[in-house]
Amino acid sequence: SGLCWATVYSHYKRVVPFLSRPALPALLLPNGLYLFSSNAICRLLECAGSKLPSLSATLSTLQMERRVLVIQDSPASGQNKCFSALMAIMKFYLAHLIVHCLQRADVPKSVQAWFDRVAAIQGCQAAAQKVLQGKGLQGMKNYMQRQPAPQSSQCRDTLSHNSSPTEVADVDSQDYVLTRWSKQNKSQVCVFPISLPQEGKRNILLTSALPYVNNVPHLGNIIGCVLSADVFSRYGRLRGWNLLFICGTDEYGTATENKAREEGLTPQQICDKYHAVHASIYKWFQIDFDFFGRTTTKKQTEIAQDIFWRLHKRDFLVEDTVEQLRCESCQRFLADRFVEGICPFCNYPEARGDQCDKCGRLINAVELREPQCKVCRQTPVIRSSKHLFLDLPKLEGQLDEWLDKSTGSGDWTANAKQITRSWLRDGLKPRCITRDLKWGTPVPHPDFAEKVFYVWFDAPIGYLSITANYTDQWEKWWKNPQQVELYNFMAKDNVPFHSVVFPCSLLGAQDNYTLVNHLVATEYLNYEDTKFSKSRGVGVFGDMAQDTGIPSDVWRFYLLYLRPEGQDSAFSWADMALKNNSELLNNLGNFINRAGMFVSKFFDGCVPVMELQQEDKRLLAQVGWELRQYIQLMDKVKIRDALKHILNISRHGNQYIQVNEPWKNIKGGDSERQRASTVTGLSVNIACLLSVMLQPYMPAVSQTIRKQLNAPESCINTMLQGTGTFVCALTAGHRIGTVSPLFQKLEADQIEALKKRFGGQQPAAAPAPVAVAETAAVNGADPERARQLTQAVAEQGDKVRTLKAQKAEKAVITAEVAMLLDLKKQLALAEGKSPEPTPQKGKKK
Ligand SMILES: *[C@@H]1O[C@H](CO)[C@@H](O)[C@H](O)[C@H]1NC(C)=O
Ligand SMILES: *[C@@H]1O[C@H](CO)[C@@H](O)[C@H](O)[C@H]1NC(C)=O
Ligand SMILES: *[C@@H]1O[C@H](CO)[C@@H](O)[C@H](O)[C@H]1NC(C)=O
Ligand SMILES: CC(=O)N[C@H]1CO[C@H](CO)[C@@H](O)[C@@H]1O
Repeated sequence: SGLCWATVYSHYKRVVPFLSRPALPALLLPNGLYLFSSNAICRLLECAGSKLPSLSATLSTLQMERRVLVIQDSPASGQNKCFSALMAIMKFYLAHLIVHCLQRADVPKSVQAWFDRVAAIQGCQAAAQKVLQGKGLQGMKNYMQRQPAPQSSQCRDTLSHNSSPTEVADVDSQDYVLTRWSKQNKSQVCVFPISLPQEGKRNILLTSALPYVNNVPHLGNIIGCVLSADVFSRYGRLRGWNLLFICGTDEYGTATENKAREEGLTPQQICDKYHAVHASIYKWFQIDFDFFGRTTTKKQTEIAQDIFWRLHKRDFLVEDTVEQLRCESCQRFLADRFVEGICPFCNYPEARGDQCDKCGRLINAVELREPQCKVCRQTPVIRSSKHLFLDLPKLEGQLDEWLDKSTGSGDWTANAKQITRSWLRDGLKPRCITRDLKWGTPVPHPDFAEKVFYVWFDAPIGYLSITANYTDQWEKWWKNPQQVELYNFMAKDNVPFHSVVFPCSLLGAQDNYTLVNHLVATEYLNYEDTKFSKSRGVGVFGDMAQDTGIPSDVWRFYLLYLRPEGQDSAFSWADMALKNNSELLNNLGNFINRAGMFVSKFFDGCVPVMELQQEDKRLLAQVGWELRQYIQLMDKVKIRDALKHILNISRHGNQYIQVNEPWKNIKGGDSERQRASTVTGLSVNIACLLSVMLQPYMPAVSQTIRKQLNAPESCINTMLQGTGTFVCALTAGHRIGTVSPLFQKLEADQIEALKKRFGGQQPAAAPAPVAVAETAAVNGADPERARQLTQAVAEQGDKVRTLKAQKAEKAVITAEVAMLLDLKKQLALAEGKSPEPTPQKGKKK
């Protein structure tokens, strides 16, 4: 549990201070101490041993090279850093053991004892059995001796040909220096995420908005928060930042209570069930949280109540009586999400009790015109009840001052700044922080014993409490504004709560909290020409993406390519196929595959000697420029824009190969063959660089490329340092692995089938949207549904005509027309026709 950044040094004779001669490997702990003692390491391992699934993978990557042990780490899959760290420690541990076994006839008793203890740890048993075959430590020795002799990664002694470092002129600046390219770097395997800020490092605390537990997230939710944050987190780790990425499910509130009632479960059971659904979706999308927690914990109660009492003591809470909507037939006060009515500002007919989806304004539920209980559709009555309010007007001065600083020095997206400004311009009012509910964090004040905190007060405190569940020392992250930079990722509808309400809670509580430095908000992602809608079954939801057969990396790529950065964007199946086939397959995949194939076919799998000509230097400079752009953009969280520079590097690479034709030159005389060598060597190094730049976007593909190229781990740690350094990671003589194509073509009929399946063929109240969609996808046409829809279209058409005749409000008519068009589209699908393109609806231009 206390293990964190464990760094295993393979070339320890150089790296570990105060060791001048080769000796046993050492383990660097988060606190900067080195462990040499096998016993100490053993204890660490035992603490965490129960989590270690299997040892066999570890053993196969251990290699012996003369008497020096080389510990080769398999790239951390990211999914489970705990596992990777244990692996690394285990390797380290075995390294000790093997040194003992092979160098000495008699094994010291202490080694024997710790070996036996580890072999008995539950997670290690299978591996121990496989290796030892009942022969104890002697079995280990036999096993190691049976392992194939280490294959040198060098092919021949070609390194001496390396040209001496030369200056290369950059196309637009003079600072590109070839020496940087040919510089090799020290190799160290960095494995485990530490949980705590470190002196002298850039300490980044990263959150993505907590998804509400009982909604299955759709692609728009995924790109808006968790996926964007994941890319930035992966990038930050490659940059060498000390980073903690926290998220979890937001579990309290009426919506959960209701869902529980519907499903005949308790609210806790609902949360358990859907927390697992969320966790598995994010796992499939390879979202690499350090910790994915939940808000229904003891820590949440402790921290929320602490903040509450601090606000109370400092007089930032005021009491007031509020009028509330109560549904007499459901016998309860209606939470905002459970009231619907006409927006008092823009007349949108389906405004919720807290916010209008059309004009985005916040609404007081009692101000809704013609309110309805969403559960039973009865008209609620107004009742009064005593509540507590956060005194925002009193905190406005402090807030202003802090906002000036934060938005001035941090990377706030334009929409975040603008939404915040408009909130302040309208003037702050006290905001209610209590609710008449059961499922929530209890208000500790005796006068409000029956109440819980309102989710908008409570939920953001989840960031703190989830961190507290991750480490007892959570305050080192959350009460440390001097050392920690906080990034909040979210979709734009969440902005005011993160830029105004939550900061006011923390400012008022006066406990030296870390406040947001960089508020990163996306715009909306639409689905084809409409909005994602669970009830209408429109769009792809997280749990369905994996059933499409399209790999997680391709989903990630396309969503990031479309990231609504600066403006809304729309998911489209046809565009996805186009991007998959043109960008991934023809551009990126093609370049990387050709570069590798040339090495395999023309040079027996060994990177050839490169003699750089003017043209090659120009390419180097171009690639260096793209890399620097990528880094500048990523540093500013311009994730979509940075991706375009990766694709442009492979475009340059393809052109370079096309012009230089290595497949022809290889058959020519000496100078032509040298040309083929250089072009191939440079291309395969660019492929290696691409694998590193791609890692945040497509982690699995990145790893595949590095495996195919047999690329040293070290390249991953160095290329993205500073302003970006294109290192010649695959030097002449390096042996690459087996090359094979990275991507497959997406066929038109496959896309057409998916589009139909997720196109929204369900009627408004369909109980099982997925099942219906699948039937429709299999049959293409569905006569029964077509009949129902024909009827629905006719009725809706009548409704629209009546409204128009009555000169009803424009917004009302627009909404009904949109519904009509949608029904028509569904009808076309059910009849097996391709639908007419519908005009965009409900969107601000
Ligand atoms: C949070 O920590 C408590 C113990 O402190 C533990 O019982 C609980 O399972 C943890 N919850 C989560 C969601 O990790
Ligand atoms: C806030 O915390 C930092 C260290 O985390 C400390 O240096 C600073 O003095 C604290 N400030 C206050 C006002 O407590
Ligand atoms: C990438 O290349 C394309 C085509 O050559 C070009 O249109 C585009 O502007 C380039 N993008 C960037 C970000 O440089
Ligand atoms: C739609 C789609 O993703 N098509 C192909 C894109 O590339 C992957 C692999 O790289 C294929 O598996 C998909 O079928």
